[in-house]
Amino acid sequence: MKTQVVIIGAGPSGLLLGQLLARSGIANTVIEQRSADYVLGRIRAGVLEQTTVDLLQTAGVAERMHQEGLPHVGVELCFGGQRHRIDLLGLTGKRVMVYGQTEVTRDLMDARAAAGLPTVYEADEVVVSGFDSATPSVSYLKDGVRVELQADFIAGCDGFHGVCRASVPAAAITLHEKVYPFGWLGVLADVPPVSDELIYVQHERGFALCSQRSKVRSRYYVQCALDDDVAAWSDDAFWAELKRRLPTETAAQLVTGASIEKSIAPLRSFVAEPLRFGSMFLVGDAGHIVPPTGAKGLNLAASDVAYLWQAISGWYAGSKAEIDHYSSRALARIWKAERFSWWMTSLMHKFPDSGSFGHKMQMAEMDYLFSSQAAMTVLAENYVGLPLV
Ligand code: FAS
Ligand code: PHB
Repeated sequence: MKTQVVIIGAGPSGLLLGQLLARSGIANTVIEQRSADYVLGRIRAGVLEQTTVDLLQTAGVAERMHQEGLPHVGVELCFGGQRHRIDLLGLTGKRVMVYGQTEVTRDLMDARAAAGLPTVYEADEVVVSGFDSATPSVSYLKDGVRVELQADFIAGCDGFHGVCRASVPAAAITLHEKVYPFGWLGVLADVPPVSDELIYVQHERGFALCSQRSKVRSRYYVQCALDDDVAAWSDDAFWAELKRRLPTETAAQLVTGASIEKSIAPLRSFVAEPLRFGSMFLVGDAGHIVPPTGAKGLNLAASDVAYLWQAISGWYAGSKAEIDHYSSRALARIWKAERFSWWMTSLMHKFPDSGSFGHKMQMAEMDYLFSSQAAMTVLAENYVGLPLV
């Protein structure tokens, strides 16, 4: 069988790319190793940049987001027990949209199913080959039968542990990585958020984040040890630790309840270069990872998708230029988001080896940040998302 584009992975990268290509009349097949329910069960990002909101609008999947999403015009940073607000809208003229990645994925899955676009879930042993030749192909096992698909292009939207990047010869790719000495323990609970806006907390016991999914569903995180075991954290233990890291009056307002999801995510900064290998392209987490402190992971995946959609559409329209620039164009935005995510993580977390001088630098950075309109503007313009160029 043959198609124009084979997309590996039905996460937000793969589904958004498939949706945009289909609306441009470009045939594509999505191949996913897990079930749709499993993909939807992964609780991840919560904050969308305006560029991501605009792209979902272009893809025709923004209706529910506009109905249920929460536009946010400010964010708070808390240090020394004091909450300080960054006026995102006043400083940049932009806002962010709080709408969970699960809902974005659900909207994309529903749109793909409604359009009857070919999607293979629970595909085993996916193999990509010939991407450095004129005959790229993808094969996979489905119900014990091996199926082969020829294509013009392969989009590696298969995340950090996917098969596409792993199929590139080591001599053809450069990997840049920083692993942080801690993780995030996250809890999702059907309780009202403690605040209207997100609160990022720097505390001597470690980082914490108060986020949300709606007016009745909250998402909270506390920094934990890299080797921490989520089974060792009862709900009560989590809520008690979160309260220790919040200012007294905020902790007193915290509504607690049973967790509906609880997990630990490791933190790393990672970039693969380049992102193109013949007719195969790496997109989203397949090509890069950021610590979630800057809320950039999902949004970087969306900008990669925008660039690749434009590049492939241009190729079929007879213009080869854009496809040759996909990697450099995407990497330019990726590295700026990597910098911001690394900076926010370095500022907000407790590092085991920072010592008293390192802690003093964090406090001085925070003190300067809230004494300078210019410094707050720098944070705000990165948080709402840099423009697509
Ligand atoms: P994904 O990993 O979402 O999707 C890849 C898909 O490919 C998966 O469905 C996988 O099953 C499939 N796949 C893998 N190998 C395959 C194979 N061999 N064959 C077929 N399919 C294959 N970002 C934020 O902005 N904020 C956050 O708070 C945040 N929290 C996160 C927590 C965790 C635990 C993780 C891992 C990431 C988090 N992220 C966060 C980042 C996350 O949101 C990603 O940026 C986003 O999922 C990227 O989407 P994709 O590139 O589609 O990758
Ligand atoms: C979330 O709501 O999951 C979230 C929000 C902001 C972040 C990270 C995670 O920086």
